[in-house]
Amino acid sequence: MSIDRRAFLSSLGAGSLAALGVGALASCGGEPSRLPRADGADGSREQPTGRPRPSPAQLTWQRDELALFLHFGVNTFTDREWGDGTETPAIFAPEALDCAQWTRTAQAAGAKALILTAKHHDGFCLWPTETTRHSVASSPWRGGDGDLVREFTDACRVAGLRAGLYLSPWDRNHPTYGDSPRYNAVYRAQLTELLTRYGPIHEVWFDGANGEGPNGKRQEYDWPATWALVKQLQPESVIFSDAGPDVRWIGNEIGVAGETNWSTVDPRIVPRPGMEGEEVMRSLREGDRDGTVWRPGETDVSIRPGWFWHPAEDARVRTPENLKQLWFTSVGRNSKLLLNVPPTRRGLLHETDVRHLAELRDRLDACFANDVTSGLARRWRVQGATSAELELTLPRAETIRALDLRERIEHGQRVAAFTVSGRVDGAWRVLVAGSTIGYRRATRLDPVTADALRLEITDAVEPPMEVEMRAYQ
Ligand code: FUL
Repeated sequence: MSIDRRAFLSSLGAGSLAALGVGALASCGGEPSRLPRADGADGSREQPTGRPRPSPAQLTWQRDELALFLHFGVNTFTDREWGDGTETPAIFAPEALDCAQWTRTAQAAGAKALILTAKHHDGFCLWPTETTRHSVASSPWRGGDGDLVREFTDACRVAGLRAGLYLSPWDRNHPTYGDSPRYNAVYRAQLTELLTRYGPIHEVWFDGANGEGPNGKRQEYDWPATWALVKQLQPESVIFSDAGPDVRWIGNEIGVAGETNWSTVDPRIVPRPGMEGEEVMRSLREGDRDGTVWRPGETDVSIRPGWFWHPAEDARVRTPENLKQLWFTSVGRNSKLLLNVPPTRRGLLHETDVRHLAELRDRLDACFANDVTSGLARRWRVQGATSAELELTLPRAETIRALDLRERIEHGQRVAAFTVSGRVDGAWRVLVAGSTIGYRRATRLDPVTADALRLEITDAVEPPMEVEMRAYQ
């Protein structure tokens, strides 16, 4: 049921890619990292060391760790993943819509933010826009007076959660789509409505999909102008796309960040959304050790096979254990997890999804409940410009099942190679060896009983600062 945009694009030959408008996308130049920021805290700004640091908004974004993604719209009612824009607004009629149920579910899961598809590729707008009649204003829902973006953002505010919005650039309904300057003006008008009517919007999500087939419409997006508009209207927000400029797509939709994952990137490798190629995918997945801008990776994945709700997938909801695994391969690898949970036709999250999300939180809490290093004195020994060591002696031998390492990323991401060893029956044994740490590097271990732990940093891009190491039973 799910259509993965990469699979879709790569199923087409190179010739047809040009016809898809991918070539057209490629003509949108610009240097995203050089966009001005009102707070002057652009992730790309030069530091004394020459290495990038996160902006306050990027730090907030990362520390949230988990956000819920809500795909909702006409596809929910047609049982499709990609609507073609011919859907009648009359079908949009969620009879029990309650955004407070969404935010309660998010809170129970420990998510700190939610992102709603204000408009998907079908062009149907979930708010009463001036730019088209193809919106909730033409639906029977709330007698044509409904505004889902308002209900969503209000519910987030009441619950103390951050709100984000997805506005699909690809629009299969709007008559101006393909007439580039005219549609770009429509798109900017839609963004302006979304970013001026509903209070703070924490994240603006720009999808890179463009599935126009041969003979399809060719639209040249104006990304630099679009990003500049977001920065002007919501300076505290982060902009997501393949090319950031604030946070980047992790390069797949299966929930797995690179084991090596730098929050720094070389912006020349992915200068705009929708690019293909091995080096592009590597840079999205792993970032770049010597990258000149701070652009951490966001891992988006669905709790179900599709992004939208389909009745046939009610029995195919990811299990709590599987969700926990996704957490370790995303948050546990210096990424953020954007977990999609699609509302049903009633406008509510399905009970199975709700239950599995609450169980995910229980499992994560249980995993990090018993810190065997709690209260221990820590002595960080810098051994050279790129190496350091931390040794912890436990009061007694403990069985360890998880390790959690954290860099102080407000000072940048520094570690490039590390090893954690445990003293087992008097002999040191390597428990984990890896490359990057970043915001968080969390690993599950086969249970091992050790009475001391040693973290060795063996490579770093700047003198390593103290890394926090915790170990859990
Ligand atoms: C993709 C879209 O084509 C999917 O429908 C979904 O919205 C996903 C998050 O992004 O590019």
